[in-house]
Amino acid sequence: MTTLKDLKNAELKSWLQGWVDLCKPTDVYICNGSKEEYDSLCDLMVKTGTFIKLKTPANSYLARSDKSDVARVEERTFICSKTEKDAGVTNHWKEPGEMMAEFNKVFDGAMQGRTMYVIPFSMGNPESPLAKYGIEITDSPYVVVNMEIMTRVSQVILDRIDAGHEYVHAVHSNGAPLADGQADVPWPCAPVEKKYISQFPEERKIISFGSGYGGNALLGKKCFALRIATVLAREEGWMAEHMLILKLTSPEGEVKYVTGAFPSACGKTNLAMLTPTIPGWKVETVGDDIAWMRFNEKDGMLHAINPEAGFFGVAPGTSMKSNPNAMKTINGGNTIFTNVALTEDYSYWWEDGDVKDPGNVVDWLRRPWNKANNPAGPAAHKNSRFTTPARQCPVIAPEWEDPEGVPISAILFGGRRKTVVPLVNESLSWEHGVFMGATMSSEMTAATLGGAGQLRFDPMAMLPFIGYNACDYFQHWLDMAKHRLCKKLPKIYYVNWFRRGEDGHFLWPGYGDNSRVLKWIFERCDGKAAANETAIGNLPTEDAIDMSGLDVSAEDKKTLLSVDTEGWKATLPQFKDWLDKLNKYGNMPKEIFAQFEELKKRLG
Ligand code: SAT
Ligand code: MN
Repeated sequence: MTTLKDLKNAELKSWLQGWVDLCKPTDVYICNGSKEEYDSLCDLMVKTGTFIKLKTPANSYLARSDKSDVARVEERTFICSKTEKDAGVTNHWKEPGEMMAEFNKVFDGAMQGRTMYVIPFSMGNPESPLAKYGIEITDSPYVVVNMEIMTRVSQVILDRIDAGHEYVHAVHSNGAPLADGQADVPWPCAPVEKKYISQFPEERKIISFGSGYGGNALLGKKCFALRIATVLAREEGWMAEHMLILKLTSPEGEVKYVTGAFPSACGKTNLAMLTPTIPGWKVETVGDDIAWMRFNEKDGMLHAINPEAGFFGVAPGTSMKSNPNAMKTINGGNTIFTNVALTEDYSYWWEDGDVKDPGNVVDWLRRPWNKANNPAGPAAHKNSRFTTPARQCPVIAPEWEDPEGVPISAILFGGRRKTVVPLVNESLSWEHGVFMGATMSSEMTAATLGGAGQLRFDPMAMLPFIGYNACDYFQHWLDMAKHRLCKKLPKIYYVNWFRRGEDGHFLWPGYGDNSRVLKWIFERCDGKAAANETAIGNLPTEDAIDMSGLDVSAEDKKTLLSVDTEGWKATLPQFKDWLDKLNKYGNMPKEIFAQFEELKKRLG
């Protein structure tokens, strides 16, 4: 086991020592990612009450969080760039010095009575030129074991960093020190007004305080692989995106890779693991959440890696119907469940899963619960999660860890739109595609602030994840087309699985039938399938999408594949307001406004 004393890298040593001095942990443990380490930390958490060991799946555990600590906290997430302009209007900004002064206060003694864990990790196969390393300091053993699933933690990475390999500096504390003799709680954390999730892009530094949950605490994910990585990517000429990566194989055995950006609750994990309904087609998974993409020296195509090693998926709604491959991954064992219900036979349960009535369970708030007689609310929190190793996925693509990444032929954008937006729409150019991404949006429901019909914009599904000014981010997308290595750009598509009829029924069956749209895209990339050029983009001709065996009426088909000119025209003012709002500092690329004007002109 490596200790602080064994380290040779003076910078690393003094950085760690500085945090030890400030946080005052009882001891320091440097992780090596071994199975023994993982198992012993799980055992420790069973003893302290953080974990319950399940009977099934094998080697799996259930954690229940504090009821105030159940999701990412965007209003407590900060980009601490030197200037407010560099954070832009999509981020909360804090001046770095001011933020550090606050951290020097709240971290003082924050790890008293606890162990400080030091986690050396790689985002991506450590042998890949596209990978990046990091070290996360944390006082949470829950974070350690989740990081050991979601990233690659190993002694080799520590040794390389110790030998001078660059790394992102990440610090996390639950913010709940233990006084002498004070009893611990199963899920230590700080109250919401004391939580801070801060990114310092210029210093490649992340500091997170007060939350033990998901993206707030597993700093490799949204904080590093998106917020910090977007900044690195812009400087170094690559892309860090909130995208699934899938491999599509035709009946002839031809392969193409596609990435897709969708806002939450649009079935991203399901699409990444989809089981096609059209004969002979195959989908395999490379990643379900994040893609890092770089032009390849040899073929000039954008190549993607999945920087993660596991899935941190939303549990409720996941079932053998919605996503059998996710269920098989979970049931393969080695899964950590957070905030789902516990069954009498020590297994997991959640709403809209495979078992309709679980009998008597214990809900995520540790209360007895059954269908007939239950405390208000669902048994599993609606943002309850499974953390499970990607390698266990039955449809994981064999090349998912290829150091070169996989060449991307198409990029999908999509939102949740009941009206106006067709099933699939191919961009007229890269610039038009970037405009589509910049104006990506979903309808708000009557319950959301703003009300029905209003759009909620989520550019490239990156709204809370762009680590710098969103206008500069669009510029970076545009600049990628001029990259010195670029020979062939991916085509860009906007898809909408959620279109409804006047009576409210879904026009498109979705799920495995989305493979029909993927097939059209696949063929378009080969210049084969037919399309009509319209005012909004290239739409499939009436019979270009394989509808064989589908129960979709001729009328619905027509609605799915045609342009609602009046609807688009009515949407334009919202697009314009959105772009103007982002343009507070006057740095919106002129190409984006030009795309807006051209769309307006084409619509007449
Ligand atoms: O909690 S995470 O940020 O990891 C997941 C999510 O909110 O999408
Ligand atoms: Mn995500």
